[in-house]
Amino acid sequence: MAAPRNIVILTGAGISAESGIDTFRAEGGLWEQHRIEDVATPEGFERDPDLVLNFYDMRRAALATVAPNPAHEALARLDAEFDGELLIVTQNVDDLHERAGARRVLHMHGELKSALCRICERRTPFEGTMRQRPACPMCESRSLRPDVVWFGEMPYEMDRIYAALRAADLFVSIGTSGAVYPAAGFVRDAREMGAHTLELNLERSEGSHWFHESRQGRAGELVPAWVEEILR
Ligand code: BJW
Repeated sequence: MAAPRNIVILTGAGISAESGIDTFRAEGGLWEQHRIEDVATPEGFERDPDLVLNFYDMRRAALATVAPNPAHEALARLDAEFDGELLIVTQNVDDLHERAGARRVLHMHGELKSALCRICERRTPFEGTMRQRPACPMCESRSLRPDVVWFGEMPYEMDRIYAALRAADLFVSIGTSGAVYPAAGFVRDAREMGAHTLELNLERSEGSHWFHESRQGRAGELVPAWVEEILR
């Protein structure tokens, strides 16, 4: 294809795997350790808030023990040096894209280091643990929940994402299984709207056949090589 001028990148848990963060659907991954219904649905939170707050408190604390890997660093370099339009849409709730230096990042499934107040519905930066029920800094009610998007909830900034997909001439999906919608449908949306589509993943994902091109391997190797091609 001609040199791209407008790139949308979708990242998933696979890009953070080499940093030591568990993916969801791998053998031994998060969904083998915890039931989705218990920790990633509003109903699970209603049933047992302590279990859910603990699950996210532990994952938030673990962020201090990990660091960005060469794939995050390569995307941060792309963000700094690519002078066309770029949007990194991540499904990840970690902060490794930002810690690598990327700025044009959108967290469609929320962030571990953010809290959502169930009373005033405002989002605030959050560090520490929620199991002691800290007060919301905006309305002071003790009703904070993790600011993450659970099954059945609407992901963040869908209008902005679809606008970016409409304008994209290249869509790149990195380290995601293609099992969760609406993110899994972005490749079809982008392709129908005229973008070239590329997958970089350890293995072929569920929606691999929708991509014009699919490369298999570790993100820490594939992503720096692809960024080099774009910036050449
Ligand atoms: C490597 C690697 C290395 C490993 N290098 N690669 C029936 C049909 C269609 C849709 C639905 C349906 N029934 C219900 C739905 C909707 C539902 C859904 O999709 N369900 C599916 C199970 C079918 N979706 C929702 O409810 C969403 N909301 C919604 O749809 O709202 C309505 C709406 C309508 C229209 C438009 C817009 C909205 C909300 C979904 C919320 C997902 N939440 C979670 C938890 C977030 C908080 C948390 O982190 O705990 O998000 S679930 C979990 O899955 C997390 C992830 O972001 C998400 C995706 O996972 P991901 O990133 O792909 O990880 P894995 O583990 O699956 O894959 C990792 C990949 O990396 C693998 O392929 C590896 O091979 C690879 N890899 N190491 C490169 N080193």
